[in-house]
Amino acid sequence: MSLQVGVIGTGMIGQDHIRRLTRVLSGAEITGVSDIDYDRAASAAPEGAEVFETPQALVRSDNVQAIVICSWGPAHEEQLLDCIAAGKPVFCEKPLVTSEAAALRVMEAEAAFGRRLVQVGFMRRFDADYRRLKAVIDGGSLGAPLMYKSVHRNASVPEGLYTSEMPLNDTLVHDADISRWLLADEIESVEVRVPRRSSRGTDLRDPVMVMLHMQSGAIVDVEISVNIAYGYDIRGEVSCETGVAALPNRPATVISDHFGIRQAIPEDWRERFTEAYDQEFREWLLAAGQGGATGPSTWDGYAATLVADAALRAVKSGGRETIQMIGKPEIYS
Ligand code: NAD
Ligand code: ISE
Repeated sequence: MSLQVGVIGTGMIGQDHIRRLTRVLSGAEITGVSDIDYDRAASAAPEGAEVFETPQALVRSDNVQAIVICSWGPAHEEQLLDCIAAGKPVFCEKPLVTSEAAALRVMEAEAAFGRRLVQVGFMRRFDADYRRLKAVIDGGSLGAPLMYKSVHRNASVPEGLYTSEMPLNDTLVHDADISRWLLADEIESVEVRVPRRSSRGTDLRDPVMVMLHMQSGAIVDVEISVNIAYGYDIRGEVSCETGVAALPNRPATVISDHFGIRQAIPEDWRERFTEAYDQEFREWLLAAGQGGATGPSTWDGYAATLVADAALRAVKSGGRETIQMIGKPEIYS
């Protein structure tokens, strides 16, 4: 039997996830949608899905067994708490929430419920290239990882959507999460360096260079450019004791013609990570069907939120900002 899924937030990624749940994957039926823009929800609703006036009504509906949250970050906390109160599995797009206090409230509610209900949308963990990179590191043939370089470039950002802080409190969370996961390490402190701004950037703090100091002593350097014009370019390179393992921008067909030798560059995250999102939802549907969650947890969302907070502090202080995590609740071990 299909899992009855309700989707909150029917903007860019909400529509993309509705497409994959209805047309790509099996095992789900979208029975409800909701958005503060009712008309947008109505036009995104697949046949047979009810359009709810509020996210709360969707969460409480008897026809919704599990929820996908694709609203804006600041709305996630309230919606997550509603899902947990209803005891329903929930997939929440990143960022989990937008402050440490909010992350702690969500974690407390889930821990009080007694088991995991929340999965966070850190889709890189489901990407075949990242999984191969992790397998090489974990295999140990290159020795211990010492440095990791994470490149995160977006062609452009939707006008009006980005505040000057978003490269640090919305975009960086992916690099923070993938660094913790790849290196199996925690982030201890954060530094930020802001070079000359791109003239394309209006009030954006863009590009930025972020240094993550890991508990093991390994160092991660992250380049974030959210307005780089030429395409979506995601790379990673791990330097270990006796070798280097790299994840180049997505390999594509090589075209040779009178312009030269060319490879197409993905336009945006939808193109680059299509299969990763598909796999993420395959695994979520299985876990949610059993009343739970898998992969990136509230704990991981909390860790990434602390990194974003520390990065924002580091911009102001110009120094190295430390991170203090609480003890890990039992349900995340
Ligand atoms: P968007 O602006 O296109 O869509 C957001 C939608 O949420 C809008 O339709 C808006 O009306 C709705 N919304 C806002 N507040 C709401 C509320 N309180 N209740 C109900 N609906 C509400 O943005 P998007 O690009 O689709 O991003 C949505 C979320 O997904 C963000 O958290 C973003 O960071 C995340 N995201 C993740 C990835 C990824 O690669 N994992 C990619 C893009 C976006
Ligand atoms: C977007 O919200 C995402 O999550 C994408 O994965 C990321 O690469 C992009 O920078 C964000 O804007």
